[in-house]
Amino acid sequence: MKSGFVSIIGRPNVGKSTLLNAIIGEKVAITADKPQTTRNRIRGIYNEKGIQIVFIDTPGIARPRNKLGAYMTDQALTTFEEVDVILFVVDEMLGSRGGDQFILERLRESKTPKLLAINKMDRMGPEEYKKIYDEYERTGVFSEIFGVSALKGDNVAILLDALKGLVPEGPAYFPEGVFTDLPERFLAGEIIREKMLHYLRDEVPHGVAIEIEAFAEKPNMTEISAVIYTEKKTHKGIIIGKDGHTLKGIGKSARLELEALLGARVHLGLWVKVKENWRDNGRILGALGYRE
Ligand SMILES: Nc1nc2c(ncn2[C@@H]2O[C@H](COP(=O)(O)OP(=O)(O)OP(=O)(O)O)[C@@H](O)[C@H]2O)c(=O)[nH]1
Ligand SMILES: [Mg+2]
Repeated sequence: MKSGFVSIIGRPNVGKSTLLNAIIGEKVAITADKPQTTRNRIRGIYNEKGIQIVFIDTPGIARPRNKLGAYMTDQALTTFEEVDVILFVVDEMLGSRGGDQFILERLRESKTPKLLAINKMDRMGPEEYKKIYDEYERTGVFSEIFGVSALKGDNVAILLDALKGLVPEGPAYFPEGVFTDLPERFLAGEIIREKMLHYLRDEVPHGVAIEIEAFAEKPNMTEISAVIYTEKKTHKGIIIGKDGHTLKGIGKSARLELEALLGARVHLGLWVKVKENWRDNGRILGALGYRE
């Protein structure tokens, strides 16, 4: 039996979570066309006869602007010495600009084997791809470089094969058939947060946190109630929307996805509360689960 851990790291919005979902073949992590979607380590477990790989999707590494940002970057950087392989993901947006340079320096310091995935190949021309490839090849940090499209699934199997070759002999850490160890409560909060990222713009969704207050499995229905914390009174108004329309839309799309996930009818109650500056309040961050 072979088994091991792979962390997926990179700048925000390059497609790390999309790649995790493509590898696992299930929606484990939420995704959005906005940076800083992932806030915690998200574990997805890949199983095949004789091999198990635990993938750790991490928040995009960026210069922290508040305590939540510091927690998020830390979640990514601290995986380096805990895994068998680091999978660094880039897209065409950043190249080796400042943010990537910082990460490359940290990767150089780490002895863990490193692979590079150049993602979003589906929207690159061959010249653009070659330019990015050469740029990272020159760094000498990566043992192999793959061009992939996480969204279309292109080359994901080839990348996965390379990762399989890098994990050592070891036991199964999780039972077969389990694709994540994250509790349903956590997944429920993430699904609600994802819909908010889809419905809302600018700073509003980034200043949102979800607390699942109740999660009760009844005979023919699961009752979930969640508090949406927001940083500003004005944001609360935007989240609720005219005649409550926005919040209703968020609630409906979250409920439909929760019903598919849980295989049960769901009653979802959402409440919006203002907590000024929660992203810089250590106590509230801890209470919302953003702590070790
Ligand atoms: N065209 C294209 N878009 C992609 C691809 N992979 C991801 N995306 C899109 O890129 C955006 C960001 O994807 P995510 O998976 O949320 O990115 P992330 O790196 O996890 O972002 P953070 O969690 O914020 O760090 C989404 O709109 C995805 O649909 C790809 O291969 N091709
Ligand atoms: Mg993500």
